[in-house]
Amino acid sequence: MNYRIAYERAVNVTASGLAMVVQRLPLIKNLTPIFGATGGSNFAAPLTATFVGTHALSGQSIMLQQTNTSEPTDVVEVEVGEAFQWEFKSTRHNILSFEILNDKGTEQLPPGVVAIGPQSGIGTIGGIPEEAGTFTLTITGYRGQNQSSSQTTPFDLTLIVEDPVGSPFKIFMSDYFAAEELADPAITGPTADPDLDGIDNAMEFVLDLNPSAPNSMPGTIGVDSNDPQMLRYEIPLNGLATESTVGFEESTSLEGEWKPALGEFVERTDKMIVLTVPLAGKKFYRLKTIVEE
Ligand SMILES: [Ca+2]
Ligand SMILES: [Ca+2]
Repeated sequence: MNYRIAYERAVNVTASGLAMVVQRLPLIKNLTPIFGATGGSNFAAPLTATFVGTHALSGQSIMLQQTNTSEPTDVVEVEVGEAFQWEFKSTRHNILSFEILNDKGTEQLPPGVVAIGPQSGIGTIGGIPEEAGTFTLTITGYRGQNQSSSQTTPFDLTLIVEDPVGSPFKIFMSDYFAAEELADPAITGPTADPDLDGIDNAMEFVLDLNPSAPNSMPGTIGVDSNDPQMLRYEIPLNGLATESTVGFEESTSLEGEWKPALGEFVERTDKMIVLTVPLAGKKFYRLKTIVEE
């Protein structure tokens, strides 16, 4: 019972302790909202041990366990650029220090990942991973400062960082632009035209052009070899754009109202779109596309 009372008190102390930690770490700017927004509720979650070890010297079980979720885990899955935090404590005695070793046996953490604490016995691993990969972090808690005195059995935390799965459009744009530009819709949004060639990014994608360098409209136009009364305009399409909406619109003048060309004049395959219309008369046609961002 004494243990339980002491434990609950420690939890209360920790909630305010973490707020202090965050204030001292202005550099980890994106970590702040996680602590601030969810710190309180996390501590109400029941704690479950997921790891039981035996201390080599004393023969006693000393455990490290995750504390900031109701379902503790030893595997964290995040995407590159996604924030996470994984808090841990020892069930027996507060830890005053800890050591984290990577799978090479050094203290180097994955890029974007930091370790904080322990504060009131709780250590935190968190941050915003910058590189994809699977990282094994072996954590050992110590009862004394500076990794001294008795220790917990090492706990292996597996951090799986995955590349975000983007739409075909996003993946296409990422071949041409840096992360900072990809985050700015004025540069890489579907309606932007950063290379000023008059072809917006959505169309650059659908036509498999270079959104960062000027292009002219691709395609061949001429009399249909099968029917000399018809004009045939054939435009090759990006094989990755099969989910995108591509179609021709027509108008009697450039300033006029554009409306979809009649279906009988348009043929779309995965590799091209073809407009076949009567040569007689005068009409304007334009290609229109809608991509899934
Ligand atoms: Ca362009
Ligand atoms: Ca271009």
